[in-house]
Amino acid sequence: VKGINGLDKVVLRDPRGSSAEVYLYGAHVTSWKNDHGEELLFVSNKAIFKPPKPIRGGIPICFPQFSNLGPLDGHGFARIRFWSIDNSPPPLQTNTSSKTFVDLILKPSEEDARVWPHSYEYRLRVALGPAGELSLTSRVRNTNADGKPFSFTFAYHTYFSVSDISEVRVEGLETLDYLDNLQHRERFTEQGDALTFESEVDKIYLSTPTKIAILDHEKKRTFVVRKEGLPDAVVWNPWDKKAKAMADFGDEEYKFMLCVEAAAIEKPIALKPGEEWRGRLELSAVPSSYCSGQ
Ligand code: TA6
Repeated sequence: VKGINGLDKVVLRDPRGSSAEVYLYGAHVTSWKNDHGEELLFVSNKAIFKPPKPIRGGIPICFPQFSNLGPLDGHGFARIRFWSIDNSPPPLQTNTSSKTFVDLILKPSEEDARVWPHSYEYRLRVALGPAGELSLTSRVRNTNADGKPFSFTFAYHTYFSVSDISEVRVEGLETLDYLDNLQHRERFTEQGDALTFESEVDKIYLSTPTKIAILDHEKKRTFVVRKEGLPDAVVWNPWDKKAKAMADFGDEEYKFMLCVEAAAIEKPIALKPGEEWRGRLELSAVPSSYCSGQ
């Protein structure tokens, strides 16, 4: 169906009520709703749905480069390319038996081959599970005919919708090492308790567990992030000053979002010709029993 500005999007609807929307532009998930119709992802009211701008919010795919950690434009080009529907993907074994999914594929354009001279097939499956969980499974295959390996960095740059950032906690990253993007990517070790938020944060946590939880106290909701093949996790909130500097982000919107991004950054993924990498993200949203200080 047609989305904003006539851009093609795919709507997934599970019979139990959950839904998701994926734009072919960027293979970008822009909506994920639970069976009560509540939106779980943040998309800015000022998001620009106009190529070649990336969409602000949802789940941008950062590939083949995370951020500016290489010669390409920030976060690579996958999020600003038109993907195709993949009608005959190779079988994908997953542990959930979802029947509600879409398969997309990206292959290099001539323009991409100029800036990143490699041949690859990138397949993405976006699926809704029986309990309303949203999963994204990426498969990247090196199809170089010249025998050359390539390597890349990657992130599912997920923007979660939260009711009030100052009431949010993230569990699963305490005591880990991280690179602080606000301090020249210097390495530090996280101290103490679960993460809470009272100012700008932009950190790459290293060698993280496969499960991270985002607790939204006010909404009484917990997001559970499960990931495979993605050792790192980025946590980002621009806070007020950076928010004002972004044209496609409302001045106050930082209060209502948090990015927790399953990623492979510190050790780039290296693929020889014929090899395939798989990186899987599964998000679920559950009512939480957490009560702060009580
Ligand atoms: O993942 C965090 C980050 O790399 C930040 O440094 C921040 O600038 C953000 O992503 C957004 O990047 P974008 O290119 O979408 O404006």
